[in-house]
Amino acid sequence: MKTLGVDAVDFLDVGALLSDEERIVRDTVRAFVRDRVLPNVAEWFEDGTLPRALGKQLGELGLLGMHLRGYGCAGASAVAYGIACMELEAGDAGVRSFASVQGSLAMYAIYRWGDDGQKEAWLPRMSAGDAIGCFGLTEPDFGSNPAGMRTYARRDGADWVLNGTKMWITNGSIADVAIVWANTDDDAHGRASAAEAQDVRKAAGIRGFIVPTNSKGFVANDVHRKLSLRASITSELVLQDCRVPPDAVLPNARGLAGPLACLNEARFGIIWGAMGAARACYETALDYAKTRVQFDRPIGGFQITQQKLVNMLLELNKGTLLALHLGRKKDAGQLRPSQVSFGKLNNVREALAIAREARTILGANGVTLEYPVIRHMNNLESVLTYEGTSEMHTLIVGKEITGLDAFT
Ligand code: TGC
Ligand code: FAD
Repeated sequence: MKTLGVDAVDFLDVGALLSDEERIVRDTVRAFVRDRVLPNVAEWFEDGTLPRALGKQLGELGLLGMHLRGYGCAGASAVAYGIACMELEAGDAGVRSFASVQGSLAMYAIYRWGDDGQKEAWLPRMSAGDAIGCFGLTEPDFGSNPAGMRTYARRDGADWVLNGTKMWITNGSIADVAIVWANTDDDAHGRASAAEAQDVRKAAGIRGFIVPTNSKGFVANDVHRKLSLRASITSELVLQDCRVPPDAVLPNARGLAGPLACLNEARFGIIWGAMGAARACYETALDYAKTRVQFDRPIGGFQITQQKLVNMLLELNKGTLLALHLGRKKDAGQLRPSQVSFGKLNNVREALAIAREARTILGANGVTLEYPVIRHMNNLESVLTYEGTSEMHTLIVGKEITGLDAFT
């Protein structure tokens, strides 16, 4: 979209900072979203569903676990992965969520913390989209504070037996495999105070389990009546005496650092994804402002509308530059978790502000699914909350700059 030689969307020409490979990823995923997602997504959103077949298509494009190496994964750079997330979320956050949960949470947990047998057993099928994964960390009573989790895995002979409930789990009922995080430490159960028990779990008690969803004692129930991220399956996982073999436990993950390391990967994708949703809203509003006539002139000719559009453009371009900067740091092995928090906090906050502003420019049309804006706006409410709320990321950055922990 060019006016007088300057791109009205990529105003700072961030695209020029990408490599040929990164541009190919951008163009390929953008075309996929244009052809396969955009024509259908309003209907999926309205029906509250996401077709399972989309997983296979994303697998064929090499987008599932694309930043992992070996086991059928593409071995792409972090920036290329981020760009894919941005283009997917320009379609819908539900589609990006699918890819995030599959690649950055379920597959990454196995890739980072599993043994060779576990990797061989699951990763090739998951990267192809033949097996779908989900990631169960949050519980009904433990969201921002996962260290308090009640889900418990006890030894029974060589097996493990899991009991507990996980809540708000993306892909839960369509998954073939669930990565379930559970406390394993009897000591934590016996502690006098909840705080003491939590410390024991945090240090070593929490472990990850690969649970095939056809295991006896595993049930997934869908969450209904969501008004956000509707083109995505969200479920409760109930584990009742769910028995898994000894090789179900991820041998290399101990304590809360196990799941939190996976969250870094998915949060990184969100930094980019949020800018995809923001871009779609900005483009829609710009286009609308140039064609919608009131008082005998396009509304884009009014100073207030221009101010809104320019403010949106500033944050869109700054947020995209931030994503690229953090991506380059990640590729150099220099990205700290608190910097990921910085990026998620800023880009989701600004994307939501852009979506809300875009909606005002569309007037009444802004509240219908005929335009993508309110769908993105509603989705971003979930994105603001999941993978750590904006308050949690504020406190993570706050702790880094002050050295003081303000969580409790
Ligand atoms: P704390 O004492 O700070 O840390 C415990 C251990 O973990 C280590 N650690 C990390 N390691 C890797 N990456 C990180 N980002 C890490 N953050 C902390 C830490 O070094 C320590 O290790 P060690 O070896 O010393 O034991 O733990 P805390 O209990 O005080 O919690 C800190 C807090 C609040 C930041 C953390 O609990 C948190 O991030 N809470 C938010 C929970 C969250 O983000 N949940 C997301 C669930 S998954 C999801 O939402 C998927 S949405 C999917 C979609 O559809 O896209
Ligand atoms: P709470 O933790 O109860 O927080 C409520 C409010 O209190 C928030 O504003 C929070 O920031 C604030 N608050 C809490 N503690 C503090 C504090 N110390 N200081 C200041 N404010 C505080 N989880 C998974 O494990 N896997 C998934 O696949 C997954 N998918 C999701 C999909 C969707 C659509 C949604 C909406 C959520 C999903 N989640 C998933 C769960 C998500 O990670 C949690 O909702 C999130 O971590 C927040 O937890 P909570 O909802 O229990 O809110």
